[in-house]
Amino acid sequence: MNSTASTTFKTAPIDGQVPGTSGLRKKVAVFSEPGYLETYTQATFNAIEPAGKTLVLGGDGRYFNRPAMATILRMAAANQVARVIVGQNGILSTPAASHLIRKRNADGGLILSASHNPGGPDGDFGLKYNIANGGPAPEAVTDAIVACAQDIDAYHITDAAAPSLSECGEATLGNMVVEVVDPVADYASLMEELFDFNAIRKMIADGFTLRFDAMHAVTGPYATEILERRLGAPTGSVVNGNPSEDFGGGHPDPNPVWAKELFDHLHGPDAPDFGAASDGDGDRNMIVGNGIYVAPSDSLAVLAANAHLAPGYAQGIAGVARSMPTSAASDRVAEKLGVEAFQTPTGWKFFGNLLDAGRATLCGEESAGTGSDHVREKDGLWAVLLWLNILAVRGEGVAQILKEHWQTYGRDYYSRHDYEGLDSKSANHLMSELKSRLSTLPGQSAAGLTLTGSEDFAYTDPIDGSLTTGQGVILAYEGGARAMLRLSGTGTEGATLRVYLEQYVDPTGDLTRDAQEALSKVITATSQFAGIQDLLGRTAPDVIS
Ligand code: VG1
Ligand code: CO
Repeated sequence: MNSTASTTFKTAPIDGQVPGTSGLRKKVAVFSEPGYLETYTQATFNAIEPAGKTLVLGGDGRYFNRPAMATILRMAAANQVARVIVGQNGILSTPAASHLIRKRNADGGLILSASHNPGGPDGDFGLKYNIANGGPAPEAVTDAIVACAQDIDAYHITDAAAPSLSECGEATLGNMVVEVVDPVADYASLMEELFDFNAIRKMIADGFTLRFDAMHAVTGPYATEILERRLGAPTGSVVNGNPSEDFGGGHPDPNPVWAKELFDHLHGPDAPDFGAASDGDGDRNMIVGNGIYVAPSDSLAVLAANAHLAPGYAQGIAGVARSMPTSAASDRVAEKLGVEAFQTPTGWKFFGNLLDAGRATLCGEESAGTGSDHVREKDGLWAVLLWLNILAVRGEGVAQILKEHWQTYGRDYYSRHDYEGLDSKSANHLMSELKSRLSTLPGQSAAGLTLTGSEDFAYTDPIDGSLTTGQGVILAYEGGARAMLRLSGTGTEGATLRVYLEQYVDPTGDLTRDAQEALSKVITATSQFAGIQDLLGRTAPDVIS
């Protein structure tokens, strides 16, 4: 057997192979069934025709990344890929992978992650294809992958073993070059270009304190290099910084529920000035000031209003895009700046065209995702650094900045209620039932609130004209309240109903209420209109963020 020999095997039928909000996510047990990963990988290759191309490969280090990466490398070689650029030990955060694709002019990349979903043998695994702009594949490409997955009977794999990924340098596998690179270096340099590291370094040297919780996930090495080594934060400012295959048994989702330890620390007697956390693959962020949590929708708005204080955005921003369930706070900033505001469906792939066309500079989602045109993914550490840059230039604390923001623009009280582990049939029934009643709802009242509008959100991409329908229900109430309902596309067990709730209060109103209390009417009215208790038998959400 020579090193270029490869074998063709019959594919396994793969069930429910439709990629959701963010690639294909399944339990490890499913992905590791014989032929499953191989079938999906071959379907992806059939859709993208990778012969002669350069691909980036990396993952968040979760369980099953290592064997999966070896399989994908062997399959890439058998499918005539010319070069694979892979992070050392298979590690690349999602934003670092996006940057590498762009920097190296690669044709695309494969990211092995299930993001914030738990890892380990009983946890989740995921595979996502990103295109040459560095962003998640748009629907035309994922549709092609799905079509190929349904019409596939063989996969190809090189007989030779995949090379070790433990040292940087080049190796060959068949005719393919495997180039192992430092996962942090290029990304850290990009951050130095965008932000005023001297100003942040000085602020830290002058006594500003911070804690970054990497949640045992991929950002540990990135945060340690950037925050501790390059910006001089004391050793130990990065906590849970050693990535582990099961994320220390935790749930690497940076929100007040799953990053409770950090949240509590920032609300306790020894609170530092600034706290932040990131998720499994490094694209999400949570920002907490001393004694104050910054809701992701507010974070996007504050960043948009202050981005010009960072060197990378000194020219100002072209526009701000947010996903439909994200609060309207950033729209208010865009209006004041005189720049465009966009409302897209959930999922970062919908920002790609706006970023490529230079129509949007900053983008964000309520689910703790913020980013800009520097890459084509959301970027957790980028958001942390932009916040630090703003704090350093303004010389004010997080609480002060947030309060001043509300005094200028008003406050969009906001919360997301998740109903998890639902039976898929009941969850789908609730949504279709609600959609069938949409036209009858305006004018009706519940909990003292009257509905003024209702729609099943559809989006026409302003750049390529593509239409995406059925992206969730919007209920608009009198007095500036909104509720949005949609089913999660990233779960691997049953269904999750997400109910997003929002109430605007102008600058003359009470800006310091508890969010749940400020939202109580819209919460009650929405659950009545949607029939949550009747159709799901639930009286309270499982997770409130
Ligand atoms: C969730 C979030 C969505 C995000 C997606 C991927 O999707 O709500 O805003 O884009 O996860 O994020 P869903 O369909 O479960 O609501 V990540 O950090 O998990 O790649
Ligand atoms: Co993520």
